[in-house]
Formats: sequence, structure tokens, C-alpha cells
Amino acid sequence: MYKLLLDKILEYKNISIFRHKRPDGDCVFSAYALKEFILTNFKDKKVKCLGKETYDVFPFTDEASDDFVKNSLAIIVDVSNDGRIDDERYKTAKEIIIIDHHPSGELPSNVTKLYKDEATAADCELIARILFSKEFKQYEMSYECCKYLLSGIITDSNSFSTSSTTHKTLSIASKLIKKANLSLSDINYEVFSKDYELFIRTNRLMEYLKIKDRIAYIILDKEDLQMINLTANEAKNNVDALAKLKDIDIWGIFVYNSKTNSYDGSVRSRKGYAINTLANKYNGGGHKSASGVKNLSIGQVHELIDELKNIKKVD
Ligand SMILES: [Mn+2]
Repeated sequence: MYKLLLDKILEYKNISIFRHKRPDGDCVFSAYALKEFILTNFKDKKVKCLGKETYDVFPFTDEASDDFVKNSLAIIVDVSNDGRIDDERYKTAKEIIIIDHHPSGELPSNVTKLYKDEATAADCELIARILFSKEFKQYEMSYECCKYLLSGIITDSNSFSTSSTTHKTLSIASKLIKKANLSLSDINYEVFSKDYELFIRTNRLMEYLKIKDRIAYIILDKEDLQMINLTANEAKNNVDALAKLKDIDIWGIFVYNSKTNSYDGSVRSRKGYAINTLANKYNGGGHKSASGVKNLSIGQVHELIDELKNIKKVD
């Protein structure tokens, strides 16, 4: 099933790994887990994890010349939507392989192979499954590789609590923990802990919480963000905290983006409430239960919240 991926990794000396814009733990750890795996097993290869933006918990990115990318196999992780890939140079690579778990958007042209499973909690879950598969199991998975994969699974599944988390997620996580003797509590601490200042500032977010029917939402304009001293991303990253509200089916955080003079948002839902189709209509998209929206006027934010109320549960 994964033979082509292995063959291509063996074939190329240079491998460039791409991730999505506004990186999160899942895409960054997917990229670095693959890099670690390849370098552990194939010492003669050169692997670069590319992306202009970094993720604060693991703030790394590699640099590569245009020539390096041109002569490389591009592996794109955690994104298959053309416009969301950070660093456009993937288009110049010799071949492209995508490993993703999002519903399809506009695919880049000339993709050699697309590995996709929407029924995973994280792209790291899919990558771990690939590395444990019969094609790959003859190779070594280092402590770092296992740790990165588990860290990505924990971030995207919000510590195994999202509706996308299944017995398969737990089974893969269990294999990683066993293989590298990982500590789940240490990784949770590394991924989710905040310093005192940020902890206090993020808790002030809840002063802006509003409830309409079974929808919970926070809207922050420019002044609100200044008042609580949070960046737009710091604010949106707290959307999972609203999952704990009782009698709420859908929740979101919408924040003013000074670069575009418009609002961006993160929306989440309980299992059975598919929000991604509506998110597409509001310049966004994503998973059934976790989507983003962007470039909205304040009027559109309120329209979206009204439309979210009409989403019916399907099994
Ligand atoms: Mn992901």
C-alpha cells in the first residue's frame, strides 16, 4: 500500500517536506518526524523541512536553495489544498507526494501520489500508521520520531478528546508510547503548557464569551485584542477550551486580523455536526468538526453564526 512512497524515498537524494500556512503542531511534527525517520535510516540523504512560518511550541524551519528543491522529491504533509501550502517552491520539485487527512480542496497539479485518510485525528496518526506498515517496518523509528508523532497526535486530537479520535488513534498512540517508552504526561506538558503571563491573558478571553442557542462564540475586534494583549493566533488557539461548555454543539473564536483588515475564525463542533461545507462558503474549510474561515467582515461573522444555528445533527 505504501510501497510507492518507500520507492520514491529510496530514489531521491534530496527530499523537501512542505506543510501548511499558519502551522500547528500536527503539520510541524509530521514534517520533522518524517525527516527524522529518513535521516535515521538513510544517512546519505538530505532532508529539509520547509515553511516560512513557524509554530511556537516547536519553532523550527529549515532553509533550502531553489536548486535543492528543484532536484528533490517534495512530500507535502497535513495539507492538500494548493493555496494553503507554505512555500510555493513545492511546484518546482521533480515529483510531489501528499500525505494528508483533510477533505480535498484544490489539489496541486502533477501529484505523483496522494495518501489520504480523513478518518484520522491527525496527520501524524496516518504517518505513524505508514511507518508501522509492512513496507516500512524493517526500518528503525528513533525516540525523536516516535515523540514527534505522538506530539502531533496529541495537538490535533486535543489530548484524545476531539470527535475525530477513534480506537485506531489510541492504538497507534499506544504503539508509539510502547516503542519509545514515551511519557504522555510529559508530552502534554510540553505541548499545552503556557507561561504565567499568557495563561492569565488567555483566561481573560472568556469575558468575551457569548451564547446564542447552542452556539458559543467569542468575537474580538482590534481594541479587544489590545485590551487583553493577545495576538490573533494566540486568541484563536484557545478554541478547544470552549469544548467543555455544556449544551453547546458548535463553538468558535473570531478575531480581527490587522493585516487584512477583516476577521478570521476557528470553528469546532460535536460529532455529527458538519461545519466544513458552511466554512467553504466563508472563505475557509477543513474537517467536518474543525474548520477555519477568513477574510470576513463583521457582518459576515454574525451571518455565519446565524447559519451555524441551522446545522442539524446527522449520524
Ligand atoms: Mn492535522
